[in-house]
Amino acid sequence: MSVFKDGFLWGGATAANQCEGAWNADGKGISVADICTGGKFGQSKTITPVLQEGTFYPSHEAIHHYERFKEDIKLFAEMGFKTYRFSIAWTRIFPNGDESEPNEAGLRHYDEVIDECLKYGIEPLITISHYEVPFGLTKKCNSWVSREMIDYFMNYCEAIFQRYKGKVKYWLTFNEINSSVAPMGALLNQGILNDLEHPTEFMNQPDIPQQRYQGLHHMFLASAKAVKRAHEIDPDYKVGSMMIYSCSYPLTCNPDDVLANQEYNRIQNYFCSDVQCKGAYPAYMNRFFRENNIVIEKQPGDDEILKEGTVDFLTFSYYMSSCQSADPNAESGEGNILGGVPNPYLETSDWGWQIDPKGLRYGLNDLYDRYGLPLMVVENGLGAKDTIEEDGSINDDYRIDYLRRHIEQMKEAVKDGVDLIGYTPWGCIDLVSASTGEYAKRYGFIYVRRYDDGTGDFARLKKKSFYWYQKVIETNGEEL
Ligand code: BGP
Repeated sequence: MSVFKDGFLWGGATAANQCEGAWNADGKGISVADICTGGKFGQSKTITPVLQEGTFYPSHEAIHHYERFKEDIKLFAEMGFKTYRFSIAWTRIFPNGDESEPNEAGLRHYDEVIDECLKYGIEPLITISHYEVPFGLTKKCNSWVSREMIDYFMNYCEAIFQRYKGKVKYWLTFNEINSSVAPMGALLNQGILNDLEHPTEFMNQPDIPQQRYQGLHHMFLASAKAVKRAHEIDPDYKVGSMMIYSCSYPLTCNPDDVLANQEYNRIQNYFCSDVQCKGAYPAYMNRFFRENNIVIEKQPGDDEILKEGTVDFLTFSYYMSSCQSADPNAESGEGNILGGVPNPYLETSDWGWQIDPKGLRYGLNDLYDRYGLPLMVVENGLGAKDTIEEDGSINDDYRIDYLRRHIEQMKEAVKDGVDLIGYTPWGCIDLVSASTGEYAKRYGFIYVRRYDDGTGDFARLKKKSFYWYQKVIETNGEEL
């Protein structure tokens, strides 16, 4: 008998702006992702508020999933997917973000995507906002800094909750909501942009913590209201939180390192999920806010909204772990986007992410102990450079090895007692990287023949991992 429960949701995950392309088709508006440049021709990732001719914007073409979703979902079905996690591009539904009526062509597109999934018995798992904010709202009110955003978001939720009722069960409000506690997230996740005139280096955005945390307060309220409204519209809807789980260890057993790690965990890992799962701000944030001169503006009734809108389940992405040290001079992890100090016991991916399968077991137990909610791992995977052999095969044994070792640890966690309900590895089909905008950083079971120099025909090719994952699903995780 399998360790994983019957009906375990095996699948894969993508995000609209990283795979759809068709950035201005059928009435779609511009999202913040559409003005971020990619790594092509050696450019570093930059935001260009005024679209520049001849510049590479990864989301504009991505992998043409908008046109080829039927072919892609058919391949997912061939692997045996039980679920497909994708996101709706907010700007297909509300192009500027503040319209009173949704864009019918956008709604129709996702009717088709959802129907195509259902045709194969694939359960849609929809991220409502995956690093996706209408640029119109950034211009109008600097996005989530403003409380008005809650209403715009709710209009969007209303439109999609009503439209896809009876067809969809699982929703996630914001992708990696806690990425906003680090400056980069304020752009990707919140769409906050203070300079609307000049191109700015992606990583060098002016950082105003007050804005990020106020923005998060508005996102918490929006998420809580969405949970409540979803349940009113369809009692079968399950709405989850999605966080980036950054497993973290003290670098040494020096109590100072242990405390530094606790502090890191609270801010980075627990703050957002504490609010979304428990329905209130945790006490430890008071000191953090005080010492960082952050004052969260709340209105009467906000606490009730948070309390009434706790999530039904918790999901997270998991790629790597790190260590924390109290020593300000400790070496920082090159490429480790979540910061921290490298762990001498772990190997590192080509992009500097430290690979730690056991950290996934630790994380699953950690989060289940804390919240007691059903959990799903909705992103996990290895970004790597793949090679097509002369005979056309793509032998990505390194990816198989990475995924196998993580699934083994998921099994251990289930044996430990964790209620794990699904697993959707990231970028189940190659797509463009969120952090670098490259095609070269590939995660897929399916190779997409498209390259950073602008060549390639977008053809889909099955990698070795495609057949491996097919077997994993067929045996409900028994054969790894
Ligand atoms: C997560 C994001 C995804 C995805 C993934 C891999 O943080 O939710 O959108 O891209 O990371 O990261 P990258 O694409 O930078 O390799």
